[in-house]
Amino acid sequence: MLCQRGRFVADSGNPSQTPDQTDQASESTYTGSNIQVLEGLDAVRKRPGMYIGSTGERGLHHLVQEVVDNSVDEAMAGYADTIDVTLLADGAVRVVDNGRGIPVDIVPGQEKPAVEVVLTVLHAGGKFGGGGYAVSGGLHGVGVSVVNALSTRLAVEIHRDGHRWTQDYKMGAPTAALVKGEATDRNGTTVTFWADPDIFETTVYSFETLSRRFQEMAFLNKGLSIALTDERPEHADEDGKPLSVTYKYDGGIADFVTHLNSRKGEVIHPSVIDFEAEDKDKAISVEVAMQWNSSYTEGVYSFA
Ligand code: 0RA
Repeated sequence: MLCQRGRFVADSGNPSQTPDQTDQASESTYTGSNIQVLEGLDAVRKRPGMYIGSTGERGLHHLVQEVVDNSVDEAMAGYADTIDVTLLADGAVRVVDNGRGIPVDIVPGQEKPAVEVVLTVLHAGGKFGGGGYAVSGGLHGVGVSVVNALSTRLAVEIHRDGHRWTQDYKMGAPTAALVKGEATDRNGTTVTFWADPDIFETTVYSFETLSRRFQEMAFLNKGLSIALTDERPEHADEDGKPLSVTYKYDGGIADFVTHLNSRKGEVIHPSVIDFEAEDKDKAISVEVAMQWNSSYTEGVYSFA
């Protein structure tokens, strides 16, 4: 039997953020907020483990998860259906989605585009609807500003409001203002980041670790396409072609049960039993999928 509990959207706050910092982020003047940004990002670089759990391989992979979680949130909100993740030849990770794009309008009181606030203020995502991520592992949802702070460079590209918008950051701080580029009829967000080798013990990503996680996310988000492409030359196949996988399951967790049972001998009945329920605010949702097989061991998977 397999059971999914919907992702709860609750903002539990950041335990390492003092009330002081929270107040400054929402109330300060332009100069004040700049100081707050530097303090916030400095805290992340001083104690990265507090924000991403570790500076080992696990912490490194958390960065990717953090960025992808933002795109998955956009998909869960019904605005995106495709996420493409690429491991670039120079060690960067690029995450592209076809959602609404991070807002670019000026935030009153901060006098900066929303995208800059999202990328430079600790846990700012929630203020713009992108935060309060529901999570299974517990360490995600710290915000993409943490990824920014722990990267030597981060580039954001947004297609929104009829234009392409770009901005670059170095160790979490913008190197220039947001640039409004050519006209476009597309929508979406592209985040490319270079994890800081002075922070992480390794900056080499595992295709296996990432693809396993993306497959699970695709099972849990019916219809969402998640692709992973490895453009690192040393990981190319015999013909020099990049390794690439795409996960998309229109049946959601029912497809997950089919996938599990495909490795478990014979099924007792041909179709998967699948049902779901939701409260009227869609705050809590439950989905159950099950199928008996001829093996003796029962498998129960539950995703919160
Ligand atoms: C807040 C508000 C809106 C979009 C997003 C966040 C957003 C964030 C990310 C991060 C990666 N991809 C994303 N896509 C969207 C939209 C607000 C609106 O249009 O009304």
